[in-house]
Order: sequence, then structure tokens, then C-alpha cells
Amino acid sequence: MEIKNLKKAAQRLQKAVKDKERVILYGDADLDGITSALILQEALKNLGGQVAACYFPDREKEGYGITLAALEKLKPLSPALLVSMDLGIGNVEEVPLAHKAGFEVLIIDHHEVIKGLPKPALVVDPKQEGDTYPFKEFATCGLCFRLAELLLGSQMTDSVKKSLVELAGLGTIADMMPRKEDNILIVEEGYEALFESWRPGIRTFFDMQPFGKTESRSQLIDQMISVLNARDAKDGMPAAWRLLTVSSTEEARVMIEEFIEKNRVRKEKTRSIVEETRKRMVSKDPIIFEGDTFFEYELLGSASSILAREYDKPVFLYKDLGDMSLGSVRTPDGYNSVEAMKASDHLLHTYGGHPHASGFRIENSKRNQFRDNLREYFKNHERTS
Ligand SMILES: [Mn+2]
Repeated sequence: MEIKNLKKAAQRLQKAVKDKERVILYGDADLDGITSALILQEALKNLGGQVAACYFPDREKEGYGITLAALEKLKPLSPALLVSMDLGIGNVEEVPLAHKAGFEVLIIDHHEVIKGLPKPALVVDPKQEGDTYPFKEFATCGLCFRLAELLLGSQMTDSVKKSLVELAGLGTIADMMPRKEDNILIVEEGYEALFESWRPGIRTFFDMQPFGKTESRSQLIDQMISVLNARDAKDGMPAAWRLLTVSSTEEARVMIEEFIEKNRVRKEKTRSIVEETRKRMVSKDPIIFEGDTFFEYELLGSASSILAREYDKPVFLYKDLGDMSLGSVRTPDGYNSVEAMKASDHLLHTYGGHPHASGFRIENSKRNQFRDNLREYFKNHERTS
């Protein structure tokens, strides 16, 4: 049993290396997307290949997924093989345009398939129809690790494997994927490798232990993930990418200090969004649905998580962009936000994600209708346990 299209994807990448095709790694800007891109970049380099560009779209400025703005920027590199990671499965409209612009698309994603598969593209997503592999809960970086194993074959030496599995472990933990079945090995081997890592960014973090000395390995990893999650892109490269690829200890130290300061400010701002939402929400409402022009989009995921846990209700927070709103959704166990949004498909510009963590984009004129539909939906749908 194999993950559908994984072997085909490996063969396609091997061909790209052999024919010296341009390869673009296009990942989501979170830790799962970033570790995915890094795994593939290192695997391709080990094969003697090259990557023409790595691209991480800015969710707030360009939106989530394969965006038209990105395609425009990447156009000078076409023709090329564009590998999308941790995103792409929802881009049924953008993939044909990418193809037209000269990009062959390979999608590696673990999100739910909502509108059918984007075409034409080679798709690896355990949640697609016809995928018979029993385990469905990989993070994208776990899929990329499996892909790297096929790609490298006998060239996967112990040291290469360690340097890739530490990334897969890190991304799997950060994406909060269940630690069961195939993920157990990825996380366990990843843990081991992390504490023996050659990467200056990782080593420096463990040497510094900037949150106080601790013996607890899992605590250290969690702290490192919080630092890597800092929103601090430079020249389009996210904080985590920069820290995981930095070559000197000195630079790593400076980055870590900067990221911790950024996180502190971020936490304060998140708290103020949570407090503002608490003031506005109506206690008997089955959902929390609030937003504002001053809500920073990048903070909405954590603010929603805090509120969902506290009130045990589905939470939809959005940033009002003037004509559109960009939202982040978190639900407690037993609620499926993707299904709920599917029922309002006709109102939404885009939406997607996981049952418990998802996002949407909507025109402001339709926002109230969407909210009312969600209230109805959650009133009428029994919570599953
Ligand atoms: Mn992911």
C-alpha cells in the first residue's frame, strides 16, 4: 500500500533533476509548509539538483494558497515545475492559470479536498479519493519526508535522513498532528535528530535556552516552535526558514532574540483581540463571530484558539479589509468548521482547512448572511463526540 501518487511525484522530481528543469518550491508560510520546502530542497540538492526559487505567500497581503500575485511574480521563471506544499488542494481556479502560464503543478497537501481536485496537477493528498493508504493524518512535512525517501533511495544516508527527519518531526509537532501510527516514528526520530542537529539555528537555541534552563525535552521543542513561529519575514523568507538555514551561531543568536521580542508584542496584541471579542460577544449565541479593521489577521488563529477553548464554541474571527474580510476559524472537538462553511459555499470567496482549524475570505456585503447561516448551522447540527 502506498500513498497515492507519491511514487509518481518522486519520479517527476527525479526527471526534473535529470533534465535540469527549473523547480519552484511553493509552501505555506507556517512551520509545516516551511519544513516541507526545506526537506525537498535538501533532498533535491542531495540528488545534485537545484531549486530555482522558494516562495511563501503572505497570507494577509496575497491570501492563502497559490495566488495570482505569486504567479505574476514567478512568471519570469516559467516554464518550471511548481511544487506546492501544505496548500494548493483548494486552488481549483488558480492551478489552470498556473498551467497556462507555463507551470506544471505538483501538489503535496494534507488538507481536505473540497471542490474536487485542481487540474491539471499531480496530487499527493492522503485525503483524496482513491488513496488507499490507511493513515491519513500526516503533516505535509511528513509526506515530504516520505517523498524524500523515495527520491533519494539508496542515497538517503543516515546523516541525510537525520537532517530531514528532524524537520519532519518539527513540522508534525507544530501542525499538531496526532502522534499515532506513521507519525509516531517521524516524531520520535525527529526528536532524537533535533537534539543532535548540525543546524546552527537549532543548536544555538538549545545552547541559549532563552526561556530558562530546563531538562524537559518536549518543553524545549515547544519553546523552539514558538520562536520559529515568529512572524518576521525578510525578503519574503519567513522567520523559521531563516533560522533553520542560518549558517552562523552569531546570526542565529541575534535572530532568536529578535523573534522572542516579536512574539512578546504579538502575545500582547492577541490578548487585546481576545478581550475586545469578549466584550462584544453575546453569551447565548451558538458561535462567536466577530471582527474589525484593527484585528490583525496573523493573530486571529491564536485568538480564536484561546476563545474556542474558553467558551467551548466554534469561533470565527476576521480582519475587515474594507471590501473583503479575511477570517480564521477554530472549533472545539465535535464541530466541523469546514462542513459548516460548505453549507455557505455560495457566499464565500474562498475557504478551506481542517475541521478544527480553517479559514475563509468573504465579501463584506455577504458577511452578515454568512454569520446567520453559521448560527443556524450550529443550532441544528448535533455535536459529535
Ligand atoms: Mn499543514
